Formats: sequence, C-alpha cells, structure tokens
Amino acid sequence: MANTTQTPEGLFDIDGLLTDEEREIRSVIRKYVEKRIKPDVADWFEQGEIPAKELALELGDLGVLGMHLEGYGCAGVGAVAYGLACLELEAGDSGIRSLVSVQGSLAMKAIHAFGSEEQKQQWLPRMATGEVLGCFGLTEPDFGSNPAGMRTRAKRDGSDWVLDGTKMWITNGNIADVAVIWARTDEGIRGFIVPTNSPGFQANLVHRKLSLRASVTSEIVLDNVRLPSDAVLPGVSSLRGPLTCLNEARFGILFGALGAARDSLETAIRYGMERVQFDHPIAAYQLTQKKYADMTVEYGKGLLLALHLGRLKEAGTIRPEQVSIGKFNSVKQALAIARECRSILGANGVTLEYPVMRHMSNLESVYTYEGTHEMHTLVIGEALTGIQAYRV
Ligand code: TGC
Ligand code: FAD
Repeated sequence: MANTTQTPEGLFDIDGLLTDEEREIRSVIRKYVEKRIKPDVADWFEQGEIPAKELALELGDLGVLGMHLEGYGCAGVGAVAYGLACLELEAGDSGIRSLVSVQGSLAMKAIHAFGSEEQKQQWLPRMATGEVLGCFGLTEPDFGSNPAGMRTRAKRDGSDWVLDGTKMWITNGNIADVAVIWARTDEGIRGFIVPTNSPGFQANLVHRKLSLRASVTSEIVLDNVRLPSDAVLPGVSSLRGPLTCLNEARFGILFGALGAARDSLETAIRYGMERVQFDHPIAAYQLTQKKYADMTVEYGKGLLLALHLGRLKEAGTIRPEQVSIGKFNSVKQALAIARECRSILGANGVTLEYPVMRHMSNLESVYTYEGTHEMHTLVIGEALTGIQAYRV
C-alpha cells in the first residue's frame, strides 16, 4: 500500500487556485464548523430543532452574514471567498448554509440591492451581526416554480400598504424578526419589509420534514397586514427583484452543495480504510476504489466549475444561466456522491452516527429549492435554443 494519501481537494491542487485571503476564510469557517456544528448537528437534525438565534449571532461574529455585500457592516469579500464559506458551512449541514443563504443572499441582498438608504441603514447592520434575523417569502402554496403567478397582494390604502396572502416553505419564517415579502401590486411585483410582529402576520411551522431538519421551515399567513408607505423596496417592481436575489443564493449553493459531497466522501474514505471484511479493509477492494475515484473526479470537476463561475462573478460578467449550470451540476453530483457514500457505509450508513445520509436527505431539499433541478435544466435549454420549454 502506498504510504501517502491525498484528500480529494489535494488531488486537484485546488489550494493553488485560491488567494491567501480565501484560504484563510475557508480555514476559519472550517474550524468553526468542526467545533460548533459537527458535534451537535445530528441531534438538531433528529430533534428537528436548531438554536438558530444563537448560531446567527455566532455567524454574525464570524462575519459571514452578508459577507459578500459592500458596506453597512458587511465585509464585501469576493464571490469565491463567499462560496468557500458556504461550502464549509454545508460540510456541516445544508441547514446551516441555508440559514446563512437566506439571511445574506436573500433577505439582506433584497434590501441592499433595492432598498432606500434609510432601509439599508435601519436593517442591514443588525442583520450582519445576526441580531436581526430575516426570511424571504416568494413561494406560495400554488406557485413554486412559477412565482410569476403569485396571489399575495399588496394594495394601497391612503399612504399605507395592506398585504394579504400566504407564503409557503419559508426558511426561518417562525424565528425571523423581519420578512421580505414579494407581492403583486398595481405597479407590478414589489418587495415589502415586514416586521414579523406586525398585526396580521402569522408563521406556522412545517412539521414532519424528512429533509433539512436542522432548519426552520414555515408557512406565512398575511391577513390584512398594514404597513407604512416606506415599507416597500423602492428599487424594483417586477420579478427581477426576487430573481436577482435568487441568483446570489443559487451561487452560494453551487459551492455549498459540494461541501456536503466532500464531507460524505471524506467520511466514506475514512470508513473504508477502517472497515474490514474478508480480512481486508473494504477500501482495498477495487469496486470501492472505483467508487472513490468516480466521486472524487466529479467532486473536483464540480469545484473547478464553481471556481470558474466565482471568478466570472468577481469579474461582474456571470449570467443567470451560468449560475443555473453550477446549481444543476453541484447539487446533482453532490446527491449522487452522498448516495454512493451511503452504500460504502453499509448498514451504518443509514444512521445518524455518520453524516452521510443526513447530507443525502438534506440534498433532496437543495435539489428542489432555489429553482428545482428541472427548472435549471430548462433554463440551460432555453439558453441553448431560445425556447422556453417550461411554458410549452
Ligand atoms: P421572466 O418573464 O423571464 O422575467 C421576469 C423579470 O425578471 C428578470 N429575470 C431575472 N433577473 C435576475 N435574475 C434572473 N435569473 C432573472 N430571470 C429573469 C427578467 O429580465 C424580467 O425583468 P423585467 O424587469 O424586464 O420584468 O420571468 P419568468 O416568470 O419567465 O421566470 C422564469 C423562471 C423559470 C426563470 C423563474 O420563474 C424561476 O426562476 N423559477 C424558479 C423559482 C425559484 O427558484 N424559487 C425559489 C424560491 S426562494 C428559495 O427557494 C429559498 S430556499 C432557502 C435557501 O436558500 O436555503
Ligand atoms: P412545483 O413548482 O410544484 O414543482 C413540482 C415538480 O414539477 C418539480 O419536479 C418541478 O421541477 C416540476 N415542474 C414544475 N414546473 C415545470 C415545468 N414547467 N416543466 C417541467 N417540470 C416542471 N421558498 C421561498 O420563497 N423562501 C424560502 O425560504 C424557501 N425555503 C425552502 C426550504 C425548503 C426546505 C424547501 C423544501 C423549499 C423552500 N422554498 C422556499 C420553496 C422552494 O423554492 C420551492 O419548493 C421550489 O421553488 C419548487 O416549488 P414547489 O415545491 O411548489 O414545486
């Protein structure tokens, strides 16, 4: 047996493609995840409960909430550094990366991109520290992949706005202090900053999830919620608003999902080196090594694609369909890797003693949210043909 082993990342010499700052950020988040998330996350997952408020403050201290945004207490780091942070967080659990995505790339991004100066000053600094938690309400019970059909409505009443409708599957809905809600108005689709203690705002926990259990998911009911005129985001009045935020969050996912893949792969390699059957470690058998090789090559290719997309984003040239390519590839491959790793762990793989099946089950949600795998397939198809197959 060779006396040296390499990690999947080492095999691809990924470090040589990163700056000192990117490696440093990755290392800080990796240590946090090892110390704070990994020891407890299986229990949070099992119980379906997560100390989200506490974690938000810690993640704020670490500087990851809105870390890719400029000003207002945000670090303004590059896209690759942000992506690597998502990857490390998702190596802990997709639910932790979700917490950060929803706060930074959805709720904060909406205010940062489309809010007034007063709205930015009022909300962003406290969201960056984790003192104020946000959620993002786009999806509705009858409008998931097609948010353009939304029924939630905001009407003017004098200088006030009045909101009515239901949002579904909203991450952090029950624990958020503020919700960014997208609603139909006479002027198009607009975003509203809704304090969750507003009369008529109600969040109902989604129970019995089999995926993303270390994350709060809610239905939000808006019943005659009255808001002042300055609750509306002035910068956008079409679906371009939420879709712009989704581009940011999808970018985090195209790195993040690879974290779940890496953790699964490292676990399966460690396990295979120790688990003896027929007098040899199962890692010594060629069938197992083929699995390791196939998965590592896909993981490395995914990471190289993510880095390429990150550099395009830093150059300001990335297009939405390129983000779709990244989300499409990373989540598909991560899910396949987690499933294959589960097989290497045998029966042990179906328990929470190991992270692999937890990652696998989380990735089912990741496959569906932020645009389903099928929708990203069709966005890529549209880019190639000019035909919107999702409307045919
Ligand atoms: P369409 O008519 O093409 O465009 C409407 C307006 O939006 C603009 N636009 C975009 N802007 C920014 N980024 C993009 N990717 C954009 N795509 C389109 C477009 O220019 C237009 O602007 P304007 O100003 O001219 O009006 O829109 P459509 O209705 O045909 O969209 C089709 C499609 C498939 C792209 C869209 O419906 C879609 O992406 N569907 C998927 C829905 C989705 O991803 N939902 C996610 C909800 S949030 C979530 O899941 C959070 S999970 C929690 C976590 O992250 O942890
Ligand atoms: P549907 O749109 O009903 O799709 C069902 C199936 O039909 C899918 O396979 C889909 O790909 C396919 N399909 C739909 N239309 C077409 C078509 N034209 N052509 C081919 N196939 C099609 N939303 C938020 O707004 N905020 C959040 O914070 C949030 N958090 C979430 C957290 C979790 C854990 C989950 C699971 C979801 C979350 N979502 C959130 C919602 C998520 O974005 C939606 O579930 C997703 O957009 C898909 O919508 P849907 O579930 O209604 O499925």
